[in-house]
Amino acid sequence: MVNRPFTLQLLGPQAIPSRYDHHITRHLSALKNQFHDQDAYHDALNVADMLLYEVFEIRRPELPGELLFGVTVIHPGKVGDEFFMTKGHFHSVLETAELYYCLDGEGVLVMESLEGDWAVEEFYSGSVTFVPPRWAHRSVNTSLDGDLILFFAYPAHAGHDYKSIEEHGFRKLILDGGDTYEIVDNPRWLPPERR
Ligand code: M6P
Ligand code: ZN
Repeated sequence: MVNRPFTLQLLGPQAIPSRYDHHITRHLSALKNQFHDQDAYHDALNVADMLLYEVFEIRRPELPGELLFGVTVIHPGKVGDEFFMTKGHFHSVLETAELYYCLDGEGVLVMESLEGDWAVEEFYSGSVTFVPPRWAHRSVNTSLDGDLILFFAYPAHAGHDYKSIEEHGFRKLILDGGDTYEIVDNPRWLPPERR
C-alpha cells in the first residue's frame, strides 16, 4: 500500500466514496436470530433475502496508529415492527473507540457496555456520534422513507467481535411505534453475570 496522503469524494445520493477497497453487503440471512419477531423474519426470508445494508470501506493496514474508514448505507425497511439495522459488534481490541458522522437520513446508534450499561443516540444529518472504547454498537435506520448514510472511522487494529451479539442481541430493541420509534427491552438479552 502506497503511504501517501489522499483525498476522496463522497459521490451521489448515497455518498459512495470515489475509491474504496471493500464493498460489504449484508442481507437478511446475515441477521439470523436478531429480529425479535422470528416468524416475520422467516416469512420475509422465504420471499427474498433482502439487502439490508452495505459498507464501502477504505482499507488500511490493520495496525495501531492507522485508521479504517468508509461509508455505511442502511436501507429503509422493517422485519415485523423492527427497523432494518446492522449486525452490531464489540471491537476485538476492546480499548478502541469509533466515530460516526451522519451524512443523511434518520436513525439511532444502539450501544451497550460489557457491564450491561446501555445508550441510544440519535443520528440526523450533520450529527457526530462518539462510541467509547468497550461499547458494542449497532446502527438502526428509523425512517421508512430513505437510506441512513453514515461516515465512520475507527482504529485499524480494532477488529470485529460479533459473538455475544449473535447469541444474545442488544439489551434494547428499536421498534416502529407509529409516529416515532420505541426503545424496548430485548427479552432474549441476559445480564453478563448470567451468561
Ligand atoms: C460501521 C462500521 C463498520 C461495520 C459496519 C457494519 O460502519 O462499524 O466497521 O462493519 O458499521 O456493521 P457490522 O459490522 O456490525 O455489520
Ligand atoms: Zn465498530
